[in-house]
Amino acid sequence: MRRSCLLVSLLLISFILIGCFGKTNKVVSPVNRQQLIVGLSQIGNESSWRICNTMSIKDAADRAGIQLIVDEAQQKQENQLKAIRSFIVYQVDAILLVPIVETGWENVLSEARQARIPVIIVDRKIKDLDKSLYEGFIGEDCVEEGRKAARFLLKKFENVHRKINIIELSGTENSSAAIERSFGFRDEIGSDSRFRIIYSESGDFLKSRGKEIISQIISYNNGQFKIGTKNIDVIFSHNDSMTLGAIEALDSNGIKSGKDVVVVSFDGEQQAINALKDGKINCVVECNPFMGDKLMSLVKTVANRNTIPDVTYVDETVFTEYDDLLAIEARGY
Ligand code: GZL
Repeated sequence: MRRSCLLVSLLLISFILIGCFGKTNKVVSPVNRQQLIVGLSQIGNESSWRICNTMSIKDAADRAGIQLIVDEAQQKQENQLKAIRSFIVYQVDAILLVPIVETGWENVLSEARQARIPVIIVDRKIKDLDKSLYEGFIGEDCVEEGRKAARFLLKKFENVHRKINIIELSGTENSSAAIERSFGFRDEIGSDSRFRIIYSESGDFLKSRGKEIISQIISYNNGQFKIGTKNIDVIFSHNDSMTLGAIEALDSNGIKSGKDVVVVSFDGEQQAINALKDGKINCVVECNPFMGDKLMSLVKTVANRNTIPDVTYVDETVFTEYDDLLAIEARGY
């Protein structure tokens, strides 16, 4: 009799333990958490776009009743890796990752999978990522954004029959946004031999670097906006922050941005739209930071162990000097 009681109580304890640890290997508190807890590994605050993107996600989490833990990595991948590992230890219900660069994430995402914590990739992409390591991606089609910029220039210069010299202010090296905008632009414009990119340098999506690069080009050429003997016809800038810095450098050297040199930019922050209206920028390709509500809907889906689409793109447009610029609504950032 005593032995059978002992056996029954051992079985009961083991069932309770299995119930607690169960299939997730997570110590689930006896009372299921009523509120989802989600970790966001954000790049930092390198641009107005990024700041707006973070606010969009925070506000949406509040509306959704989701507790959001935000880590801003000051543009350092190692800080993002640390943040993700702390989210794993904390046993959040989901991890949102904005990967600053395309590579170096497999190990930490394998650890998240081991801990049975779903991961959603946000805004930027990871190259050749094993689909078992994440649930899905939400963000922008930066290749198409690059194509939109090229299509504007093909229209802008349709009656110009000479070489057209472009310089590129590119975004963070090895970031999907920079790689994809660059690819889309070159692929779309490459068939027209008039266009040539005569110089490219990374401004890391920073206003200060955009200003610095343009200032250096001008000073290296004795106040002329040239590369060697070639006049620069176009600035192709991967984000508004760098563009606004570039415009300051042009202005302080008496070069008329938007007139002496055509300027194409990405994002669509208010200051860039104002510059478009003032004729200082010729084309702003929208990159939509307002993805918070769509993202929270995906979070709830994965938290319930349901599947989400591999890719969710946000809606985006393009603003050019050919549009009714007065019709452009306030941008909100
Ligand atoms: C694009 C986004 C880029 C923005 C920049 O999807 O990752 O990063 O264009 C931001 O302003 O720094």
